[in-house]
Amino acid sequence: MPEIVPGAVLYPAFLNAAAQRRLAQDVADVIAHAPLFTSRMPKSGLPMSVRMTNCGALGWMSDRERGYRYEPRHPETGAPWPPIPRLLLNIWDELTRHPKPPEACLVNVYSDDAKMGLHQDRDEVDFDAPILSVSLGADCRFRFGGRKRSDKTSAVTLASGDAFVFGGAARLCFHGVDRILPSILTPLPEPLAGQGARVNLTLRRVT
Ligand code: MD5
Ligand code: FE
Repeated sequence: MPEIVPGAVLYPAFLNAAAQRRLAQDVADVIAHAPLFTSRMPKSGLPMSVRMTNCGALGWMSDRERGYRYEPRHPETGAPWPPIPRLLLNIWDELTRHPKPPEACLVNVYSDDAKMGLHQDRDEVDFDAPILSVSLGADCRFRFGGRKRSDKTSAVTLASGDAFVFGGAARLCFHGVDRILPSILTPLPEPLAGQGARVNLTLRRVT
């Protein structure tokens, strides 16, 4: 499988169409129990363009007052996050071979005009564990660079069913989503179609 930069391994079309449909149903079930919400930038309070929810023991969120963090409960319902679907746990085991299960699965839902600025994922304690990303729906231009914001960046197109493991030297690389590509060709599988254009699932160790 192509290693894009050291430690970043892309598995194109890792999920076939049937597996993508099963995953879409699982994600719709997660959203039914833990509704999508909008995180906000620390201090400025500006809303992120991506809507999100989580499954697993811990979920990532951000608000103006307290910033980026993991929480055991949904910020609006106060309920614990639903469990991570078995299909995703199986992909984690197969692709990461990490000895511990993921504690957090962030569900990012992109509309056609959503994006995510260049950032590092640094809100976890465990930087030794890899991060697993699984994409559904519209293609996107995914950008990644090095450990410093000023390092040279390059971009790849991520498609529905792609899996991407970021471990080792890639764990702390800057990355972001430049734009969502036209979603008419690869809409989100039902029953997710009405929620947006692209869904990304990010599985992480936190503690
Ligand atoms: C996404 N989400 O497509 C991406 C997938 C996020 C986020 O970036 O923070 O929610 S995860 C991509 C990732 C994670 C960790 C390291 C690197 C990329 N990397 O080194 O390039 O919604
Ligand atoms: Fe990230």
